[in-house]
Amino acid sequence: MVLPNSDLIFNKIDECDTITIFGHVRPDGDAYGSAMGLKLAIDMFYPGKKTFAVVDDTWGVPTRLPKATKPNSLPIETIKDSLAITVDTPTVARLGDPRAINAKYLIKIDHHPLVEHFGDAEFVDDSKCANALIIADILYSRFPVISPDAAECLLLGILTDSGNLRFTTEADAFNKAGRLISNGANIKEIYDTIYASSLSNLRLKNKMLSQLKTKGKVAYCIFDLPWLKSLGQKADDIAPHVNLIGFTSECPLWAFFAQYPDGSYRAEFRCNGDYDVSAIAALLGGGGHRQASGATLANRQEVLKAIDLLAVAKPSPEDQD
Ligand SMILES: [Mn+2]
Repeated sequence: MVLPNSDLIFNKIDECDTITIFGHVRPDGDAYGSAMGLKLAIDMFYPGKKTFAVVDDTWGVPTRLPKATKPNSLPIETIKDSLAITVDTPTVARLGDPRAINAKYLIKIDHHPLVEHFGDAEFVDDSKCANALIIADILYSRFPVISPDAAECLLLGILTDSGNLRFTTEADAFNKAGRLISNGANIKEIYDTIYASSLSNLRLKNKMLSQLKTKGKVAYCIFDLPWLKSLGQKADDIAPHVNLIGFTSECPLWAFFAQYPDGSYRAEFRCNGDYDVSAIAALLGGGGHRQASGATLANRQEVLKAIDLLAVAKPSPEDQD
């Protein structure tokens, strides 16, 4: 854990007129919510600053919330003249807009295992189930209350990274969620967005389940490009729904492999109990958390190799530090 005094962040915000905040490629609710939550909080407490949350759109964000800035759309001069803060991103290669590293001062805030140092200051705590929890800690160290929209963005991050608080036992996650709700975060609006469904959605899930295969204690689906095309779907739309095949009593590990038009596959790995898919993802050039990781695999041979690695995985209790 690397957690400097959060005064450093506020001192840097005081010094800089422009603050740019960057998330990771293919953002999830935590990357998006952390970036937008921090931006909206800065807007409230530092009126007059120019702030940009630079992160792509993602699934599960209530449409009422303010929108982020698209990666690679800010002029490089704006980034160079800014304080940049990266959120939920363990490596430079994972940044949605790698130009962040050109900023005059760079602060990294993350909750992934520390695999690469970058930036001038790092706030990294991999014991947190969501990056948004670290942002909330930093903000609440100085301000007792944040704006409803900032609170809702951070709550979105906590809920999406923890499976709606189902995959965490951290009291802090529940306490922070409560505090954000008391600051005006609309949890119903988030749930209505996350759980929105339709008949066509149910039919798609039915088709996805029809691809289910198992190997030992691994459940998996391979979605090849022709299959995706026949349903008008893209790899990045399908892959995040990997938990559709999760949490069975027979298969504590599960994975989705969805093919991109260039032939490569987006792989999503999940597990339950004492397994660790991050180690397998790392062997395949990816990364992530013990129970949720991902990688991009070059071809079908790599997909089969991934399935073999998952099939021989042994449970290993988490190290206590
Ligand atoms: Mn995260």
